[in-house]
Amino acid sequence: MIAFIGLGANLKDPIKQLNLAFIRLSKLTHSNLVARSSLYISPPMGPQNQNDYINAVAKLETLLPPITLLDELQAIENSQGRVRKSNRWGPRTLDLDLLLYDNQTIEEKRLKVPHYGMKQRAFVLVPLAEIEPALKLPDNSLLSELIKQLEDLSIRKL
Ligand code: ROI
Repeated sequence: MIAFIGLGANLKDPIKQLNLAFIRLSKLTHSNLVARSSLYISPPMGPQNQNDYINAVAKLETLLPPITLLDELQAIENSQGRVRKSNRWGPRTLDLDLLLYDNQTIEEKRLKVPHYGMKQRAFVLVPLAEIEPALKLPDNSLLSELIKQLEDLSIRKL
């Protein structure tokens, strides 16, 4: 199976957090890290009183089922000091989102795939397009078309 993971951080040396996360993703059991995007910087979506974010996307080839992969991603977040605050839109040392899993649509309590909101988020779509420009989502929308429709493109490659 092919999975795409969104990485984001804006605390405690976010560049280091993402580079460390890529190392951990490359060591995941029953998985291969087959591609990684560049690192990107963008202003926070949501509350503005926090640092800019560093974002990237990873492409994994994996035999792990989606929920097991989610557990592994949360273990990496936790190992890098992620504290889940009640404030959903607050700053974080590392956020790993399971964006896409094969061409599946998953609607479970713990896991919704494609990831909620990804179609409107430049900090997800732009790095994703760098590594998979011809990607089609499970609803048949084209990544290249979604990017054309983005309103806020204030994201840049580091
Ligand atoms: N904003 C940006 N630019 N990048 C993120 O990864 C990000 N993550 C979030 C919220 C707070 C929505 N804003 C973000 O969770």
